[in-house]
Amino acid sequence: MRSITAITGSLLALVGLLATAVIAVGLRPWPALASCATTHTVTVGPSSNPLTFSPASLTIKRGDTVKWVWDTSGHTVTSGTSCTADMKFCSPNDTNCASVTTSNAGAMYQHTFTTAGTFPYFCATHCASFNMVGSVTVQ
Ligand SMILES: [Cu+2]
Repeated sequence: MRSITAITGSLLALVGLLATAVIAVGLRPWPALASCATTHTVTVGPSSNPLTFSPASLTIKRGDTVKWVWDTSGHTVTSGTSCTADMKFCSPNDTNCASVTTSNAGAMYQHTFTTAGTFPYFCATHCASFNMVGSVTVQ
């Protein structure tokens, strides 16, 4: 015959096991953290103001992606300052950044920023004459 004490002890042990299981599940890393990266859209040459990027400056977090979408034709996205390519990124495919390869309305180009800093860029065809420039600040 089991005593009340033995039954109580068994119940306490069971509660302890359940509590441990709940804590173990609760301590697992949140899977959602891996999917916090965001994609930001910049319009290249919006039809209302076609010699600009909109927004011209953007602040994002490390790991985020910027997607440039052409609203009008004949523009580039070329990283660098003073209208000089620094070869960090460029439309349409990150190659031959110093050459001028324009894209047309409907085109898209995207770049994922993995390091913090400020990343200026320009449109190679409208930089010198119209100061068509933008920048991405990565926190
Ligand atoms: Cu342009």
